[in-house]
Amino acid sequence: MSLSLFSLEGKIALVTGSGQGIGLAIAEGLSEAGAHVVLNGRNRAKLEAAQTVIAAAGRKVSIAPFDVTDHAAVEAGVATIEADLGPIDILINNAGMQKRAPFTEFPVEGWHEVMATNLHSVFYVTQAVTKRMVPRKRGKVVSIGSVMSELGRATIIPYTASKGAVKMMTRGLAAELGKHNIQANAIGPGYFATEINKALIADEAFTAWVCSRTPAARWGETKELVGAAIFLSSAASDYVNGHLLMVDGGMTAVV
Ligand code: GCO
Repeated sequence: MSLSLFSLEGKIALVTGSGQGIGLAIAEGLSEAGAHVVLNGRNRAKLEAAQTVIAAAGRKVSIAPFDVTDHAAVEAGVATIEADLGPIDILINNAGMQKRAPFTEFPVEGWHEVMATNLHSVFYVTQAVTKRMVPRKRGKVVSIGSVMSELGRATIIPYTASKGAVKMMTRGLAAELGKHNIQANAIGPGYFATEINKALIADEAFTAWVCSRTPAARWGETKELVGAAIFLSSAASDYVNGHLLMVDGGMTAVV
């Protein structure tokens, strides 16, 4: 009985920004748990390459190339997925980006780009998906926050603001959609070896700081986010709502 709570058999899961990195790792994990995963991103070639790998493992996978920062493209993309494949049961709001610069010099266009990718996209995609989930009286929304949903670090204020907003959107979604049996939660990654952190990983002093600041004393690996994603996408979390589940090696638990 207990393991079946984590099965995603028969579910359709849309994962935004899943052509690489955390999004792809989560998409692969959800597909291994039985979901039909729909890969999203702007780069069709990357999506097709990821689709080939997942399909080669005998799992159900489709692609939906649209720009999550374009409201009209999001509405059209979600409508097409539901028309072609069926109702979306699980939404993983993963698409995100990072820009680093001292606050007083941060370019205005950089602020808007980070907010569009990390926050406006969550509004656009979650609204397009949940307005279809409400009449069905079921759904899972899992947004990727960050340890920066709770903590600040110099040079990444736009990213931090966007991830704090993702946490609070999650709580608002729980408040409004819980009565429709839609659970909205978030995952807060700590420091993971991903594309957006390449420069940090290459910096010995920064890696030394990550290892000293994190009880696990190491960077996380993207596959270590999969368990939390399956949990929050499955029946195992039907009474979990509005929660930010940190997967951070313990960073936010300690000083
Ligand atoms: C940085 C990093 C962090 C991590 C991650 C933490 O510049 O400090 O990019 O923001 O990537 O987002 O959850």
